[in-house]
Amino acid sequence: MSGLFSRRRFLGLSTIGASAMFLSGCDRLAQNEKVRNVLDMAETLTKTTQRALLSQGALAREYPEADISPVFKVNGTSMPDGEEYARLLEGGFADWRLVVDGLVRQPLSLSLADLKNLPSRTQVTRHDCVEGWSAIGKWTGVPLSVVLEKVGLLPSARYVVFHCADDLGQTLGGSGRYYESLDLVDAFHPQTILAYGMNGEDLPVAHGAPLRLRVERQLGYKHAKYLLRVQATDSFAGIEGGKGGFWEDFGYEWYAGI
Ligand SMILES: Nc1nc2c(c(=O)[nH]1)N[C@H]1C(S)=C(S)[C@@H](COP(=O)(O)O)O[C@H]1N2
Ligand SMILES: [Mo]
Repeated sequence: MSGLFSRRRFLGLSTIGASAMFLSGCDRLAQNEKVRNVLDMAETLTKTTQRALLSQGALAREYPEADISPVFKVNGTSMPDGEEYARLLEGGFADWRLVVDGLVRQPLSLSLADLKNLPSRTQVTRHDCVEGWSAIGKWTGVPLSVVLEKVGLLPSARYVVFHCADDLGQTLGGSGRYYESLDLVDAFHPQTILAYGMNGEDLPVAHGAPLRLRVERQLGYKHAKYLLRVQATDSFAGIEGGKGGFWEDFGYEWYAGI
């Protein structure tokens, strides 16, 4: 996993926004031609940034089934340690439950059968890991929006946190368990699903059985496997290392847009 620490990504959009704002406040400077050119450029950049921010509903690319990768790499945990997961696996996940709680009107505990009885979505998408590999897979699951509508988010909810069964034995301020989070834009995005199927079969253990997150516009580490709990919250303070995700606690970007 050490390779995950080696790559850093920077956005720099806020810098552009700040300089554009500064320039547009200085009318006198705009009389100078050189400054005007810079101003025009800054304005174009601002528009581009705004457009990027506005297209919150844009879909990630979906592929034909013929493009599904014959081998889909397994990364991170491939089999959670411990009695609890072993027992659930042995029972075919009949005793597994997804707890949905936090800032919701009606907390729920859902079985795999409950989730499979809800409306489903299937999508063939490309998974991009921060370590530099990609793979195309077919995912089937219940849209997260369907589950969130069932529990009813309270108006104070701003994020959704995903708690996982696997303990990685290292942490920066947390328990060592893998966890992740999304804002409500991505939580309600149509391609954000809680997947129980992969390539037409039950989700394999190595890929996160019985349930994993798919959030197709973000990098692989956001796609939490081995889900146990979905928690609505208004802040990450007091949750694991406080940065909204296992790798985020070690310095990774919280918004891992592709
Ligand atoms: N619970 C859990 N989820 C996880 C991880 C993990 O170690 N534990 N690794 C992440 C990373 S870095 C990637 S790239 C993907 C890998 O998913 P895959 O094993 O299905 O390829 O899962 C993500 N979700
Ligand atoms: Mo990854």
